[in-house]
Amino acid sequence: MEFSPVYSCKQWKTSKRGLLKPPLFWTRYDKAMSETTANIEQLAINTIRTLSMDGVQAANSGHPGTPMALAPVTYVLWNEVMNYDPAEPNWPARDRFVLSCGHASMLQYSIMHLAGIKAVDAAGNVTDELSITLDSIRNFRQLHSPCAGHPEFGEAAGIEMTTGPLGQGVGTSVGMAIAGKWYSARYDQGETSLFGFNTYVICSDGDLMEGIGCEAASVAGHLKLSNLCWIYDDNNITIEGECDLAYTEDVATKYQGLGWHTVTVEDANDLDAIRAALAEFQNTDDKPTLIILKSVIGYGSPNKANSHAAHGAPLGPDEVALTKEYYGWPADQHFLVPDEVVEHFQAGIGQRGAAIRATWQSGFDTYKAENAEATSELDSIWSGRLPENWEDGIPAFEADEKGMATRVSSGKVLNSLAEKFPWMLGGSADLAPSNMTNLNFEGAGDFGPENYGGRNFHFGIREHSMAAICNGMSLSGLRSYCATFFVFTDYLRPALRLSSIMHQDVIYIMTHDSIGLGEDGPTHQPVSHLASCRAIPGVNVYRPADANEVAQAYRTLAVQQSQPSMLVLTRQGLPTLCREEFAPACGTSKGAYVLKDSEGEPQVILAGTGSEVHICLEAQTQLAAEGIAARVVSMPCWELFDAQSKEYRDSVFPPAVSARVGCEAGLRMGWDRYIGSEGKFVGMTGFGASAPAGVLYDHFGINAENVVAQAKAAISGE
Ligand SMILES: Cc1ncc(C[n+]2csc(CCOP(=O)(O)OP(=O)(O)O)c2C)c(N)n1
Ligand SMILES: [Mg+2]
Repeated sequence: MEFSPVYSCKQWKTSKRGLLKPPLFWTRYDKAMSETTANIEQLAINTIRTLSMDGVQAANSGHPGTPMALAPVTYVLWNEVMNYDPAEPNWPARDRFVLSCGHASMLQYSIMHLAGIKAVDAAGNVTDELSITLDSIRNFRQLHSPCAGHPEFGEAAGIEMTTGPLGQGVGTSVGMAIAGKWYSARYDQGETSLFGFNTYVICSDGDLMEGIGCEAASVAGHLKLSNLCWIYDDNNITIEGECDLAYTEDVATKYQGLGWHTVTVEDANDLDAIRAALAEFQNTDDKPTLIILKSVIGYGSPNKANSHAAHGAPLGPDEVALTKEYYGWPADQHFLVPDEVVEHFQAGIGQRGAAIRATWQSGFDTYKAENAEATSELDSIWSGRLPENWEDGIPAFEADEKGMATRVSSGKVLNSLAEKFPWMLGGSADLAPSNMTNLNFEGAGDFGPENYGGRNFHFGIREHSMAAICNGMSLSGLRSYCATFFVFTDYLRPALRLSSIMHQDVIYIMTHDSIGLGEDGPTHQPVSHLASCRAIPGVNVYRPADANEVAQAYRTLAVQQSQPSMLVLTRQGLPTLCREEFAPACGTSKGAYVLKDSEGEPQVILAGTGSEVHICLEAQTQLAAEGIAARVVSMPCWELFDAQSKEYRDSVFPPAVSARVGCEAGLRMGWDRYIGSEGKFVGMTGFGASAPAGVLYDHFGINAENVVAQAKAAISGE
């Protein structure tokens, strides 16, 4: 007995859906049926489809239509193409899979379950359990199920990243592809690649419409990332209706213009055409590949296919039943996984993956014997260890009244650190000379098609994809950093947020941190950005007050490997404080510390960050001259301070001293928790202006005189 023929997407689209003749065989699943190759392939594909439909139906929410349409390509990719061993999901040389259209998450959970990906415990060891069990699928979208509404990195081995915000997956995949190229360039010997890998992405209209999709594609094309394959689900449907409502561009021509190889698969059900397209990708060695896959959303659903009704809501029990009938599936069975399908995947990706990895392992064993140093580096990367002696070169800065901008000291510290940290790499969105992020030591080099081992990245003016790329590099084990002006964190915020959700230790080096940048004016002067970056959970935002706080910030963030850090740095010069006169800069690691105390009990606390700490110190001297005892607290990183014991926090801000002044060239938002709602604040209340920095500070009243006045007001309770 044979399985139903599969209508081509074109046939489906051109016939009246409800009137389409049912497939030839309205057969129920029957173990006794003969298993021709075509049958078992179709059975496997329909298992992906029905699992996805059942998951969404049980949750009574989610997106069934796209998994139904993309089951064939997902099947071919996983079972036949990807270098992936389900028994070792963290094998470093594995191909990466990203479902950029995260709303179709059931597609990913279904294939992960069927491929038999093993779970990995907290210590990183593979267990006997499945990473995605059938029970987890039954609990799709429920609390504590790894099958969250959108794929969440860390929830289950095999989920390479968190997706859902459209565009992030494609953006991040470019970083993964870069990592694949970099590993290969740095560590491979000879012809056979042990350390490179391919990155496959399934993406949707939304991914390509988003600006980041285009930015990232532009980077990938420029860098000729031939190890990157995006499979674009060209279904002409988004939430509001047909794409023609808002999206009519010629995607193939556009991507060719961006330097991509493109190939169109006219029918998402045509397995051979899919195979041929994937082979074309593998045979293209000078460009990334975009496979444009024409699909019918909700394929198989008599009343909802090819319509946006199949996008974001369960099909409903009746339609699920009708669709299962169409697939030749028993309509009364839910979460049915035929044994043959499990066996088929074991005989496919299971055996293929094990064999590929075994070959790799023997290659790596030989490599190890001959490349001790590289192997030890790789070991460190794979186990998340910092390089030995990583701190050795970090400079200590001499006290100096003139000092230097914190962006300058940052450049020095970054270089000293990166020199000892071979897999620390990154760059700027065309502002490296201002951000001071170029690695200048011998051998650092520029990353590019001629040198995939380079460590300086020229991201171009593409902040959003820059940050997403850094996430991709970080997810691949590299220590990545990116840089731009602080005000342009607005352009990269979604990727910054994902760094945090995914616990990636990306370093954001943000300079020109306030009105202190001067003449460029209000468009370039951040005022809300400290508050808004601090508002993202899990991001440590550092605003150091001098060169030694910068050095200490780097020491601290280097070991914080499960969260992103942001350095917020000045354009203008700042004195380097004499650490004999003032408290040592190691206080930075506690987030806030008493930089200079008053003689005797303080009557008022002056708390500042970054450049404004120096204003507080000046005010302290003026107050002392008037017999007023003020304590100066430097608060380079609020998040670290909040994590200290109450005892420590109270030692810095004694509850008895309620007269407090906060000073920061940004908005007050957030300060109340340190200075109290009655505390005084010296800072900004709106946008800045265009003028030299000194003029602006006086214009906005961010100076010692005002801090003194506010301190007195705080003491007198005005
Ligand atoms: C950045 C972002 N904006 C909006 C959404 C909400 N959203 C989810 S899916 C979708 C569009 C769906 O169309 P498409 O990308 O073509 O996916 P398909 O329905 O074809 O699977 C939208 C707007 C989102 N997830 N991310
Ligand atoms: Mg679509």
